[in-house]
Amino acid sequence: MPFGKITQVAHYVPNNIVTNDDLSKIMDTNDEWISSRTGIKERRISFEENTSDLSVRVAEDLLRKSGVSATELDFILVATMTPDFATPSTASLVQGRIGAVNALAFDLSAACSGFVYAYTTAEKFIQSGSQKGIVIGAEVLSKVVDWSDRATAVLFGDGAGGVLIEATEEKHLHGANLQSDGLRGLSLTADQKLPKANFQANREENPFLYMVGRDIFDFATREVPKNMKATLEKSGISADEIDFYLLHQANSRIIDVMARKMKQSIEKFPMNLQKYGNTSAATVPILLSEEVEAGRIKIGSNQKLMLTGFGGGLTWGTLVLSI
Ligand code: 4VN
Repeated sequence: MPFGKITQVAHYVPNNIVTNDDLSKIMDTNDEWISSRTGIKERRISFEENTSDLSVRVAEDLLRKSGVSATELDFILVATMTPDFATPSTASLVQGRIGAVNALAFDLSAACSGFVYAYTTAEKFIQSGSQKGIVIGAEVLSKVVDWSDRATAVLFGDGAGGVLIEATEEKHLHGANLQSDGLRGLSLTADQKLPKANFQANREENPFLYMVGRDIFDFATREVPKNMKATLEKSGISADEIDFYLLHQANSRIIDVMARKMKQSIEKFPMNLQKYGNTSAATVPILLSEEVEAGRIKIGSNQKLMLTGFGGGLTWGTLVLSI
């Protein structure tokens, strides 16, 4: 049976940088508060580019760096909670714009876990005969946050990352463990599409990104380490054998807690949230791409990686893979 393997990585962020000091001029906040509580120093904010534009940049870079042509792609998956449209999907827009005439395309909605959910889906396509495809996580969260709410606006940013996956004979994805708790889903909502349904009768209407920070923080520290350990168990790989833990970049304090709970040195947990804030589905693939660019992670080296996403849905999930 064929298995999927990451053969190239890429990322793209809008060039407009907004620092904490910039934000302190338009809302009642300051660098000290934001940095000490979240680790974030600045984020990228797109003016003219939407999620499909960021995704096209990533897709083109993947093809350029790998020498694979667009017509060889069998699938394009885009994980996003900020698609350009409800339809066409962001993935279809990318498929058309890069000329991937042989690729199926669809978006996957799993918020901050979107990339690990989409990668797991891609693995299934490879196992059932697809040869090559791309998986992208991309967001323009700046377009859905409430810029008058200092509790949420300072946390998020825009960006995109992705991977090229190709069929190979050896297993590279050793374990995947995806979870959801929809009963707690209303603690993180964004961009409601339809009028409130009955089950949301008590909910205050909020068209923007809305988050009960404490609940999400507690969920992340309680549920996610259990999921990470269960994935190691499934994979037959120990925590010590993992070279790098690439976690969703939402808050540096969360990452510190997780390193402690996994009994691993914080050195194994690269972070880039100081530069980009929380880009939801894009955090994990951007981090992977930057670590490859920096030479700490090497494609084809057989290093062991853990990729973990957690957030809206609620959803959470972990991949253990060799790269
Ligand atoms: C996972 C997490 C978060 C998140 C939750 C809360 C939070 C990030 C609340 C307290 C505040 C500092 C910021 Cl853990 C978000 C997502 C969604 O991607 C996923 N920051 N904070 C403080 O210290 O007062």
